[in-house]
Amino acid sequence: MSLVKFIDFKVMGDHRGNLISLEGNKNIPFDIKRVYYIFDNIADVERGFHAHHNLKQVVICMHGECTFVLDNGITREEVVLNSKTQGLYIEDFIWREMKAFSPEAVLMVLASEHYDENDYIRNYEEFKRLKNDSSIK
Ligand code: T46
Repeated sequence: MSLVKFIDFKVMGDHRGNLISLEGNKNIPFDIKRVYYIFDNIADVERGFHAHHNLKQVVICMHGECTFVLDNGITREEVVLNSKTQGLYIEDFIWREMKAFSPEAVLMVLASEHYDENDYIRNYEEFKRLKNDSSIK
């Protein structure tokens, strides 16, 4: 099964333009506890390089584009985000890297948990070790 899971949002358009509504436990598959956004990226910068123990997120590219690398310790997939009508759903224990930001790129991220630095796995070998540990899903 692909690591890349997109949620297509319903666009409520009329003669004035478009509107998309995001609701926790409705079109977003968790309670939304946090929203953050990433913008003004420096050229050629790469971000991420971590996984989470317990965090689900939906990433929406509100403007411009960027590339996400998703890795479950076995397979690695790349996907370009460039649509405000789709969200990339990233579940627990997925390694993510972000690159190729266009200068005007804005990413909005909806998160299932509050910010917790202890939830981050920042070492790739440690991530793979934890993934292979049968005591963890
Ligand atoms: C993820 C990708 C898509 C906070 O204080 N609160 C927050 O909610 C977040 C997300 C970050 N921070 C602080 C921690 C760092 O000092 O902001 C700084 C930059 O965060 P970080 O280096 O983690 O940013 P990215 O772009 O590498 O990763 C972020 C999220 O942390 C991560 O969960 O999946 O965006």
